[in-house]
Amino acid sequence: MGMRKSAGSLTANERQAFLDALVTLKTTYRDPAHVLTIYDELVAVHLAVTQLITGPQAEIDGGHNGPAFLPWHREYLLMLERELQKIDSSISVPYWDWSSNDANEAILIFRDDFMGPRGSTGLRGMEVQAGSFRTPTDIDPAPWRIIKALRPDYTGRGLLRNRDLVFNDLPYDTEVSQVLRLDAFHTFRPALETMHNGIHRWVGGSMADMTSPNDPIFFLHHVNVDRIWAAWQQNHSGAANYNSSSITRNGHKINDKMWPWDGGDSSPGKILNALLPTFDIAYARTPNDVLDIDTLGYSYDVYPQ
Ligand SMILES: [Cu+2]
Repeated sequence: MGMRKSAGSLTANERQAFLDALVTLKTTYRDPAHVLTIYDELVAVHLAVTQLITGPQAEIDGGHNGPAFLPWHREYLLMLERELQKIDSSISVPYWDWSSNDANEAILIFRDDFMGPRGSTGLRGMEVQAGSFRTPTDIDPAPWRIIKALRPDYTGRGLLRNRDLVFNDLPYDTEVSQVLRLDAFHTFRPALETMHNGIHRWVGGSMADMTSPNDPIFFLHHVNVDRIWAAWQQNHSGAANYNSSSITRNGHKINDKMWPWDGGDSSPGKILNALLPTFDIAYARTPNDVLDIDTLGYSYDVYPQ
């Protein structure tokens, strides 16, 4: 399936191919009968997993604050990557190495001609004003319109980010190294998830709620989280290093099927089914199914240590 590279190392052509494919997904309907475009359906999936109804358990989060955080997002990233590869088979989703010591890395990623800048206009001064994901206006029908059903807490139509992105406030690589030295999964996973939450808040705006995939930087961030987990797994491989014994929530134990790859066992709570893609009920995924990235067919160019 390919090698995922650092976003800062992509060539101009690779950056443009990635942006173009994202915009295609943002503006293409899987089926004329669908309410949302392919990209926005993926945003809806991320919202829906936070409010699942599974059997007697009401409103559980099948993808966060628990061990399935890592495997659920691993499979979710593959959903986007497979859609991008249908458009251009050379694309792999790059990662944003937010703990890089190279300040240029972040500066390069938040450029107008790549993932776009900080918020600077419009609602609360937080709308993104330039680049492929800029806010549409009356005279500029830009494609990155945030769908009303997927922006629960505000009234603007554009992507929101903090007005200041202070690169010095990002984690240091030594902090990632400390997390990687946690040998028990039940301490490693919460430490990594907490660090990941900080990155969502650092970008802010659209990245700071459960519809955070509205901002495509979500995927570069989560590929980096996946890369850190993959690095940890090189020294802690196999099912014994997925400790979910004290977890009773459905979808988080090693052999639980994770919604939406659960054959229809769970249903999303409040979100309308019409906003979601249709899922092949024969395609099931448990945490155990996604522990080994080799079998999933992808790798990373560099692993953190
Ligand atoms: Cu998430």
